Amino acid sequence: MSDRISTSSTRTLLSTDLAVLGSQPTFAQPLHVGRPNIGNRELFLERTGQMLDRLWLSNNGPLVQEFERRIADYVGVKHCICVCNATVGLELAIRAVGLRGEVVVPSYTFVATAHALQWQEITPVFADVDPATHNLDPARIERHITPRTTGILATHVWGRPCPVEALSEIAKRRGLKLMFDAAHAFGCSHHGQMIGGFGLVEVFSFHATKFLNSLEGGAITTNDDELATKIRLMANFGFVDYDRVIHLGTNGKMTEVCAAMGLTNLECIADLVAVNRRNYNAYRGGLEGIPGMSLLHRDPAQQSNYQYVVLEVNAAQAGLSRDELVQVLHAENVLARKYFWPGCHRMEPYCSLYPYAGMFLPDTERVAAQVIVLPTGTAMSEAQIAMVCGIIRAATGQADQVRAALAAKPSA
Ligand code: T4K
Repeated sequence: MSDRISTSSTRTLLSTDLAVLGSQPTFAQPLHVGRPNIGNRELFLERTGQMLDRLWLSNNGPLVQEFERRIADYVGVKHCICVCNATVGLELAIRAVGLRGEVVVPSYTFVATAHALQWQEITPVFADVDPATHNLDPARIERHITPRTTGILATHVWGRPCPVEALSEIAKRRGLKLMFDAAHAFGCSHHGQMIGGFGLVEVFSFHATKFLNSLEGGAITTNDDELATKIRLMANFGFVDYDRVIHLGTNGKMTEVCAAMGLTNLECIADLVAVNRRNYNAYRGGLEGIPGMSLLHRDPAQQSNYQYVVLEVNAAQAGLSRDELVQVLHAENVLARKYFWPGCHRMEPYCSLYPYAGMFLPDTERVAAQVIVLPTGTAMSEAQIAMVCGIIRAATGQADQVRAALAAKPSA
């Protein structure tokens, strides 16, 4: 089955064409946020074949070692330790850095950031974000610092660098440790320096949905020799040789097949950025002039992976709320996502443990209620993006009818 309006001008899409108003969905197949980018298949299969021949599948194999070297070079750091995923990477880094007690963290992040602390019985203390950047707002941190606070764990949300200098200044002045969740930020830079070398340690995600994917995976990067040694030990049960365990540890190892995928994708990183940038510009053009829609700005002075296309919906101007627009898009088979709604503080166990956290998070709540993340990556064509923009234009152009149709729909 082909997509419904593939040849028509999206600007002239009528509201009566919308699936919420009874038409067929625009897209025959769902368009996902987070469709994996797959690099050169032949190279991946070749690497995998060699791996099978070697009979070396995990435990610091040659592919993992090569991947670690290549990441360290690319990011410009002394040490890279590849891990099975970023969540375990965060847990390892948090423990190695010596965080305990309370740690200031954004609530507007993927829940893994908070879980990595809580999992180790460290209290995540949620601080508010800057609504213009969606990143932790340095001005909102100090009120949360208590005698139990040991650190700040900030996320470079959407790959946009945190205000690193201001966070470092607070951390230094208040005697706190600073580390970054860089899950979104591989391939991004801050004032000419690649993300990966800031704070004590940074943690990337190479999950299937990420800009650079290694199927599942992650990497911890640092310039601190002692930390790197400790993390490496901890990721392999604390073993130093066949029989000797000298540290508490877990299994955080990356497998060879994951490194094969990571290496293969790393080799085509420039192509991936080019596709994502093309898509971002297509969305920019397609959404231009639609009331109440603003696309998160990318600073051209910073290197960006353009992995997330983030739309903010101003309901008063658009005539439709973010949730209504998401319903419209889902009906068309555009599976846009409401990341990171409703914010970690409204998820378990945090909403039970800290029921009043929201009082300090007005901008987190506002941003979480406005954001839609749209599909991008190599799976999306410019024509499909024009169609997605056409749906949004048609829906907002006929907001009253759309609202009425949604209100009349029996709730699922
Ligand atoms: N810190 C931050 C700030 C993060 O964003 C994340 C992960 C982490 C830490 C932890 O990193 P990891 O431990 O995962 O390395 C997805 C990802 O699973 C998660 O990795 C990511 N952040 C988060 C932002 O997005 P979900 O719950 O939305 O996943 P899911 O299963 O709904 O997949 C998203 C979409 O991707 C689906 O619509 C389908 C599509 N998809 C997914 C997979 C796995 C595919 O098309 N193919 C696939 O193979 O969390």
